[in-house]
Amino acid sequence: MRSVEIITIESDFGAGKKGAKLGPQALISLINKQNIPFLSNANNLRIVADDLEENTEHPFNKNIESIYEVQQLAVDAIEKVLTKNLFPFIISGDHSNGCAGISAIKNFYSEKRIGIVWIDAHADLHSPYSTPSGNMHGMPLAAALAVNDLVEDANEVDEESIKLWQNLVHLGSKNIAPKVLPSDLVFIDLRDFEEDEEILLNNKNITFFTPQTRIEIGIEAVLNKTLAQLEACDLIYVSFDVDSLDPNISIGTGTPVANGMSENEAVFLLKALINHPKTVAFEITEINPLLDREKPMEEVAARILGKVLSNS
Ligand SMILES: [Mn+2]
Repeated sequence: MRSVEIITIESDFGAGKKGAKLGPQALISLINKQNIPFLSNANNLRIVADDLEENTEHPFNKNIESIYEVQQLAVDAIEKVLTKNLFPFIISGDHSNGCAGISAIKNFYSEKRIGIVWIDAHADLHSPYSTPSGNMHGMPLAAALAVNDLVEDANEVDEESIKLWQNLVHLGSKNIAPKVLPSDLVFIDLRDFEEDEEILLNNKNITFFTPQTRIEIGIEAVLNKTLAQLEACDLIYVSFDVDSLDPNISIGTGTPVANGMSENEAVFLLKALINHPKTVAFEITEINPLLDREKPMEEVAARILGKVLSNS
């Protein structure tokens, strides 16, 4: 692995429950207390959203103005790290920020074909037309794939909201959209999605592995099939939502779902992915220090990262 610079995107405008914006610094303080190779005392570029406000005007893409502003700053920060030939290690508040990570990589390496490994209980493929909640942490991949498919019984999205959504879809100075092909996206441990997302997964032929598959074939086979699917990609972006883990270790996150990965499976998977020569950036997200104090999510995350990065 190359030397890293840590980018913290300290925003939870995309989440239904508040607190994930505190996740990045909670994790950083543990990282700095432990001796985690590559991470402890690495330079930290902070994107702090404290001066931005909640905005209730757009019910199908809540807080989109603030989200867009945060993500523009994040794209610039990530591109700065890439310019220095360092590895962007991204710790984000909520998962709407995944759109910024993907956008930065595609904007910087615009001629390259980008593959995405999305390790998550959820599909994050909603658009303003399909979202049941309006929470944008369920939409980063729809933005990256430029999904504008009208669904049956689509939400009645006003023109202003559509315009703001299109800005996000075209995030990055080169305004590239889509950033990623559906064939170049792979989900690991996907297990909670709505019907509109399921239709997209099927219609666009997107590869996904459920916990049932992981149990049947094992995590190593899941990894190998993932890399085989992304064979034609030049670069890989890895996004790790901690709700992919089983709730017995991952309860301090906004939307935990049963039957997730064990700690050992996560360590194995992340170690292989983070050290893969095509991997160009890594994101960890959705740690909410306000939610569970018995098994703090940031402690689990720090422990996993320590194991992932030792001897790598
Ligand atoms: Mn997610």
